[in-house]
Amino acid sequence: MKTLSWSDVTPEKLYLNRRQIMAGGLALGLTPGLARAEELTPNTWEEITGYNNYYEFGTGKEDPAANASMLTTQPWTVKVDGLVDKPGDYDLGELLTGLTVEERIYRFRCVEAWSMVIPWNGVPLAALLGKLGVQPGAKYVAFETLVRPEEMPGQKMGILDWPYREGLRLDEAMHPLTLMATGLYGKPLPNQNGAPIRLVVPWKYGFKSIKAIVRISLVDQMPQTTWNMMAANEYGFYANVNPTVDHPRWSQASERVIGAGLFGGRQDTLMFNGYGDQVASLYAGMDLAENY
Ligand SMILES: Nc1nc2c(c(=O)[nH]1)N[C@H]1C(S)=C(S)[C@@H](COP(=O)(O)O)O[C@H]1N2
Ligand SMILES: [Mo]
Repeated sequence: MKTLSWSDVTPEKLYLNRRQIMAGGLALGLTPGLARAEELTPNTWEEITGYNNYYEFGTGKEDPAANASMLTTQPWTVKVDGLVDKPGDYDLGELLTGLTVEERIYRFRCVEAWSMVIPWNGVPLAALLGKLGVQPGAKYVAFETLVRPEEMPGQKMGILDWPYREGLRLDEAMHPLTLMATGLYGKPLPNQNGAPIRLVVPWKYGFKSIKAIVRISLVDQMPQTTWNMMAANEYGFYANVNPTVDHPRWSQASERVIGAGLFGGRQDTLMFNGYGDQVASLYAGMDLAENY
Protein backbone atom coordinates (compact mmCIF):
# COMPACT_ATOMS: atom_id res chain seq x y z
CA MET A 1 0.00 0.00 0.00
CA LYS A 2 2.95 2.29 0.56
CA THR A 3 6.67 1.91 0.39
CA LEU A 4 8.60 1.50 3.60
CA SER A 5 10.16 4.73 4.80
CA TRP A 6 12.51 5.45 7.68
CA SER A 7 9.56 6.37 9.84
CA ASP A 8 8.08 2.91 9.54
CA VAL A 9 11.06 1.51 11.37
CA THR A 10 12.01 4.34 13.69
CA PRO A 11 10.82 4.01 17.27
CA GLU A 12 9.23 7.00 18.90
CA LYS A 13 12.27 7.96 21.04
CA LEU A 14 14.66 7.90 18.14
CA TYR A 15 12.10 9.83 16.15
CA LEU A 16 12.12 12.60 18.73
CA ASN A 17 15.90 12.68 18.84
CA ARG A 18 16.12 12.92 15.08
CA ARG A 19 13.54 15.68 14.98
CA GLN A 20 15.38 17.63 17.63
CA ILE A 21 18.69 17.49 15.77
CA MET A 22 17.11 18.79 12.60
CA ALA A 23 17.45 22.52 12.19
CA GLY A 24 14.18 23.66 10.69
CA GLY A 25 13.11 20.47 9.05
CA LEU A 26 14.74 20.85 5.65
CA ALA A 27 15.95 17.28 5.63
CA LEU A 28 13.85 14.13 5.26
CA GLY A 29 11.90 15.29 2.26
CA LEU A 30 9.96 18.11 3.84
CA THR A 31 8.92 20.62 1.22
CA PRO A 32 11.14 23.68 1.80
CA GLY A 33 8.13 25.99 1.79
CA LEU A 34 6.71 24.05 4.71
CA ALA A 35 9.82 24.09 6.85
CA ARG A 36 9.73 26.34 9.87
CA ALA A 37 12.66 27.81 11.74
CA GLU A 38 10.98 26.89 15.00
CA GLU A 39 11.14 23.40 16.47
CA LEU A 40 7.86 21.90 17.57
CA THR A 41 8.10 19.23 20.23
CA PRO A 42 5.38 16.66 19.58
CA ASN A 43 3.04 15.46 22.28
CA THR A 44 3.56 11.89 23.39
CA TRP A 45 1.90 8.91 21.72
CA GLU A 46 -0.14 8.42 24.91
CA GLU A 47 -1.44 11.99 24.86
CA ILE A 48 -2.28 11.98 21.15
CA THR A 49 -4.03 8.60 21.27
CA GLY A 50 -5.60 8.93 24.72
CA TYR A 51 -7.31 12.34 24.57
CA ASN A 52 -9.56 12.52 21.53
CA ASN A 53 -12.72 13.94 20.05
CA TYR A 54 -14.58 11.36 17.99
CA TYR A 55 -18.30 11.44 18.70
CA GLU A 56 -18.95 8.23 16.75
CA PHE A 57 -17.40 6.56 19.80
CA GLY A 58 -18.82 8.79 22.53
CA THR A 59 -18.44 12.36 23.71
CA GLY A 60 -15.86 11.79 26.46
CA LYS A 61 -12.19 12.43 25.70
CA GLU A 62 -11.32 8.86 26.72
CA ASP A 63 -14.24 7.19 24.92
CA PRO A 64 -12.52 6.92 21.51
CA ALA A 65 -9.47 5.15 22.98
CA ALA A 66 -11.78 2.80 24.87
CA ASN A 67 -14.28 2.08 22.06
CA ALA A 68 -12.66 2.59 18.67
CA SER A 69 -10.66 -0.64 18.63
CA MET A 70 -13.85 -2.45 17.53
CA LEU A 71 -13.88 -0.57 14.22
CA THR A 72 -12.94 -2.66 11.18
CA THR A 73 -10.72 -0.61 8.87
CA GLN A 74 -9.85 -3.32 6.39
CA PRO A 75 -11.10 -3.48 3.71
CA TRP A 76 -11.72 0.25 3.30
CA THR A 77 -13.45 1.82 0.34
CA VAL A 78 -13.54 5.52 -0.46
CA LYS A 79 -16.19 6.79 -2.87
CA VAL A 80 -14.95 9.60 -5.11
CA ASP A 81 -17.69 11.45 -6.95
CA GLY A 82 -18.86 14.76 -8.34
CA LEU A 83 -16.81 17.02 -10.62
CA VAL A 84 -13.85 14.71 -10.98
CA ASP A 85 -12.27 12.94 -13.98
CA LYS A 86 -11.83 9.57 -12.26
CA PRO A 87 -14.82 8.92 -10.01
CA GLY A 88 -15.25 5.52 -8.45
CA ASP A 89 -15.28 3.33 -5.40
CA TYR A 90 -11.60 3.02 -4.57
CA ASP A 91 -9.96 0.54 -2.30
CA LEU A 92 -7.80 2.66 0.01
CA GLY A 93 -4.56 1.10 -1.22
CA GLU A 94 -5.54 1.84 -4.80
CA LEU A 95 -6.49 5.41 -3.88
CA LEU A 96 -3.03 6.02 -2.42
CA THR A 97 -1.00 4.16 -5.05
CA GLY A 98 1.67 6.38 -6.55
CA LEU A 99 1.45 9.00 -3.80
CA THR A 100 4.35 9.62 -1.43
CA VAL A 101 3.73 9.51 2.31
CA GLU A 102 5.37 12.48 4.06
CA GLU A 103 5.96 13.44 7.69
CA ARG A 104 4.42 16.64 8.97
CA ILE A 105 4.68 17.93 12.53
CA TYR A 106 1.71 20.26 12.98
CA ARG A 107 0.16 22.26 15.76
CA PHE A 108 -3.40 21.06 16.36
CA ARG A 109 -5.93 23.44 17.94
CA CYS A 110 -9.38 22.28 18.97
CA VAL A 111 -12.21 24.81 18.98
CA GLU A 112 -12.64 23.87 22.67
CA ALA A 113 -9.39 25.78 23.35
CA TRP A 114 -6.91 22.97 23.90
CA SER A 115 -3.94 22.14 21.71
CA MET A 116 -1.28 19.55 20.93
CA VAL A 117 1.60 19.08 18.50
CA ILE A 118 1.16 15.97 16.35
CA PRO A 119 3.65 14.21 14.04
CA TRP A 120 1.45 13.00 11.20
CA ASN A 121 2.24 10.84 8.20
CA GLY A 122 0.17 11.27 5.11
CA VAL A 123 -0.21 12.45 1.55
CA PRO A 124 -0.96 16.03 0.56
CA LEU A 125 -4.62 16.28 -0.43
CA ALA A 126 -3.46 18.24 -3.50
CA ALA A 127 -1.53 15.20 -4.72
CA LEU A 128 -4.56 12.95 -4.27
CA LEU A 129 -6.85 15.42 -6.04
CA GLY A 130 -4.28 15.77 -8.81
CA LYS A 131 -4.42 12.02 -9.35
CA LEU A 132 -8.23 12.05 -9.41
CA GLY A 133 -8.46 14.98 -11.81
CA VAL A 134 -10.47 17.96 -10.54
CA GLN A 135 -12.84 19.34 -13.18
CA PRO A 136 -13.06 23.09 -13.87
CA GLY A 137 -16.49 23.57 -12.28
CA ALA A 138 -15.42 22.24 -8.88
CA LYS A 139 -15.27 24.88 -6.14
CA TYR A 140 -15.36 22.83 -2.91
CA VAL A 141 -14.38 19.41 -1.62
CA ALA A 142 -16.85 17.62 0.65
CA PHE A 143 -15.93 14.71 2.94
CA GLU A 144 -17.98 12.13 4.81
CA THR A 145 -17.14 9.75 7.64
CA LEU A 146 -18.18 6.10 7.74
CA VAL A 147 -21.65 5.29 9.09
CA ARG A 148 -21.60 1.91 10.81
CA PRO A 149 -23.62 2.06 14.04
CA GLU A 150 -22.87 -1.57 14.92
CA GLU A 151 -19.19 -0.59 15.28
CA MET A 152 -19.68 3.07 16.17
CA PRO A 153 -21.79 3.18 19.34
CA GLY A 154 -22.06 6.98 19.28
CA GLN A 155 -24.06 6.69 16.08
CA LYS A 156 -26.84 4.95 18.01
CA MET A 157 -27.27 8.14 19.98
CA GLY A 158 -28.69 11.31 18.53
CA ILE A 159 -25.66 13.45 19.37
CA LEU A 160 -24.96 14.53 15.78
CA ASP A 161 -26.60 14.13 12.39
CA TRP A 162 -24.58 11.27 10.86
CA PRO A 163 -22.56 10.94 8.75
CA TYR A 164 -20.07 13.44 10.14
CA ARG A 165 -19.50 15.84 7.24
CA GLU A 166 -16.83 18.40 6.49
CA GLY A 167 -15.66 20.49 3.59
CA LEU A 168 -13.03 22.84 2.26
CA ARG A 169 -12.92 25.46 -0.44
CA LEU A 170 -10.94 24.06 -3.37
CA ASP A 171 -7.97 26.41 -2.81
CA GLU A 172 -7.83 25.34 0.86
CA ALA A 173 -7.95 21.71 -0.22
CA MET A 174 -5.12 22.28 -2.70
CA HIS A 175 -2.92 24.12 -0.18
CA PRO A 176 0.35 22.24 0.44
CA LEU A 177 -0.26 22.16 4.22
CA THR A 178 -3.52 20.21 3.82
CA LEU A 179 -2.88 16.56 4.53
CA MET A 180 -4.72 13.26 4.24
CA ALA A 181 -3.21 11.51 7.25
CA THR A 182 -2.67 7.77 7.34
CA GLY A 183 -0.19 7.59 10.20
CA LEU A 184 1.12 9.01 13.41
CA TYR A 185 4.70 8.78 14.70
CA GLY A 186 5.50 6.62 11.68
CA LYS A 187 2.92 4.02 12.66
CA PRO A 188 -0.47 3.37 11.09
CA LEU A 189 -3.10 5.79 12.32
CA PRO A 190 -4.79 4.41 15.46
CA ASN A 191 -8.55 4.00 15.18
CA GLN A 192 -9.24 6.74 17.74
CA ASN A 193 -7.31 9.22 15.60
CA GLY A 194 -9.33 8.50 12.47
CA ALA A 195 -7.97 5.34 10.86
CA PRO A 196 -7.45 4.48 8.18
CA ILE A 197 -7.51 7.96 6.62
CA ARG A 198 -8.47 11.40 7.95
CA LEU A 199 -8.08 15.01 6.98
CA VAL A 200 -5.64 17.37 8.74
CA VAL A 201 -5.94 21.13 8.17
CA PRO A 202 -3.55 22.65 10.71
CA TRP A 203 -4.66 26.30 10.46
CA LYS A 204 -8.30 25.45 11.19
CA TYR A 205 -10.07 24.30 14.32
CA GLY A 206 -9.82 20.56 14.84
CA PHE A 207 -13.42 19.77 13.90
CA LYS A 208 -12.56 20.44 10.24
CA SER A 209 -10.12 17.51 10.35
CA ILE A 210 -12.68 14.79 9.66
CA LYS A 211 -11.83 11.18 10.53
CA ALA A 212 -12.43 7.79 8.88
CA ILE A 213 -13.24 9.24 5.47
CA VAL A 214 -15.35 7.11 3.09
CA ARG A 215 -16.42 9.75 0.59
CA ILE A 216 -14.72 12.62 -1.20
CA SER A 217 -16.93 14.73 -3.46
CA LEU A 218 -15.92 17.58 -5.76
CA VAL A 219 -18.83 20.00 -5.76
CA ASP A 220 -19.72 23.49 -6.97
CA GLN A 221 -21.62 24.63 -3.86
CA MET A 222 -20.40 25.14 -0.30
CA PRO A 223 -21.23 21.79 1.34
CA GLN A 224 -23.18 21.28 4.55
CA THR A 225 -20.87 20.55 7.45
CA THR A 226 -21.74 18.79 10.70
CA TRP A 227 -20.91 21.35 13.36
CA ASN A 228 -22.20 24.21 11.27
CA MET A 229 -25.53 22.37 10.85
CA MET A 230 -25.55 21.79 14.60
CA ALA A 231 -24.90 25.41 15.65
CA ALA A 232 -24.16 27.82 12.81
CA ASN A 233 -23.59 30.77 15.16
CA GLU A 234 -20.84 28.85 16.99
CA TYR A 235 -19.13 26.93 14.18
CA GLY A 236 -18.58 28.53 10.80
CA PHE A 237 -17.65 26.84 7.55
CA TYR A 238 -14.18 28.39 7.55
CA ALA A 239 -13.29 27.74 11.19
CA ASN A 240 -9.86 29.30 10.80
CA VAL A 241 -8.06 29.51 14.14
CA ASN A 242 -8.47 33.14 15.17
CA PRO A 243 -7.61 34.45 18.65
CA THR A 244 -9.56 37.68 18.00
CA VAL A 245 -12.90 35.98 17.26
CA ASP A 246 -14.26 34.35 20.41
CA HIS A 247 -16.60 31.40 20.50
CA PRO A 248 -19.96 32.72 21.77
CA ARG A 249 -19.40 30.78 25.00
CA TRP A 250 -15.63 31.10 25.58
CA SER A 251 -12.51 33.03 24.62
CA GLN A 252 -10.30 31.82 21.78
CA ALA A 253 -7.39 34.09 22.79
CA SER A 254 -5.47 31.32 24.54
CA GLU A 255 -5.37 27.54 24.73
CA ARG A 256 -4.67 24.79 27.24
CA VAL A 257 -1.58 22.86 26.14
CA ILE A 258 -2.20 19.14 26.59
CA GLY A 259 0.70 17.56 28.45
CA ALA A 260 2.06 20.81 29.85
CA GLY A 261 0.82 20.11 33.36
CA LEU A 262 -2.23 21.10 35.32
CA PHE A 263 -0.93 24.60 36.08
CA GLY A 264 0.80 26.98 33.72
CA GLY A 265 -0.20 24.92 30.71
CA ARG A 266 -1.68 27.79 28.72
CA GLN A 267 -0.31 29.66 25.76
CA ASP A 268 -1.56 32.43 23.50
CA THR A 269 -3.39 31.20 20.43
CA LEU A 270 -1.80 32.27 17.15
CA MET A 271 -3.68 33.65 14.14
CA PHE A 272 -4.25 30.78 11.70
CA ASN A 273 -2.69 28.61 14.43
CA GLY A 274 0.74 29.99 13.50
CA TYR A 275 0.46 29.22 9.78
CA GLY A 276 -0.55 32.72 8.69
CA ASP A 277 2.58 33.31 6.61
CA GLN A 278 1.50 30.37 4.48
CA VAL A 279 -2.29 30.67 4.40
CA ALA A 280 -3.37 34.26 5.09
CA SER A 281 -3.35 35.05 1.36
CA LEU A 282 -6.18 32.55 0.85
CA TYR A 283 -8.44 34.95 2.74
CA ALA A 284 -7.24 38.30 1.37
CA GLY A 285 -10.09 40.80 1.41
CA MET A 286 -12.37 38.58 3.49
CA ASP A 287 -13.90 39.75 6.75
CA LEU A 288 -12.69 36.99 9.06
CA ALA A 289 -15.06 37.97 11.86
CA GLU A 290 -18.00 37.54 9.52
CA ASN A 291 -16.55 34.43 7.80
CA TYR A 292 -15.65 32.62 11.03
N1 LIG B 1 -15.75 11.76 12.13
C1 LIG B 1 -15.34 12.61 13.06
N2 LIG B 1 -14.26 13.37 12.81
C2 LIG B 1 -13.81 14.25 13.76
C3 LIG B 1 -14.51 14.39 14.99
C4 LIG B 1 -15.65 13.56 15.22
O1 LIG B 1 -16.32 13.62 16.27
N3 LIG B 1 -16.01 12.68 14.23
N4 LIG B 1 -14.07 15.31 15.93
C5 LIG B 1 -13.29 16.44 15.41
C6 LIG B 1 -12.72 17.26 16.46
S1 LIG B 1 -13.75 18.30 17.29
C7 LIG B 1 -11.37 17.28 16.72
S2 LIG B 1 -10.71 18.35 17.84
C8 LIG B 1 -10.46 16.31 16.06
C9 LIG B 1 -9.70 15.53 17.12
O2 LIG B 1 -8.70 14.76 16.51
P1 LIG B 1 -7.76 13.83 17.45
O3 LIG B 1 -8.68 13.06 18.34
O4 LIG B 1 -6.99 12.98 16.50
O5 LIG B 1 -6.90 14.77 18.24
O6 LIG B 1 -11.15 15.39 15.22
C10 LIG B 1 -12.19 15.97 14.46
N5 LIG B 1 -12.69 14.99 13.52
MO1 LIG C 1 -12.41 19.87 18.36
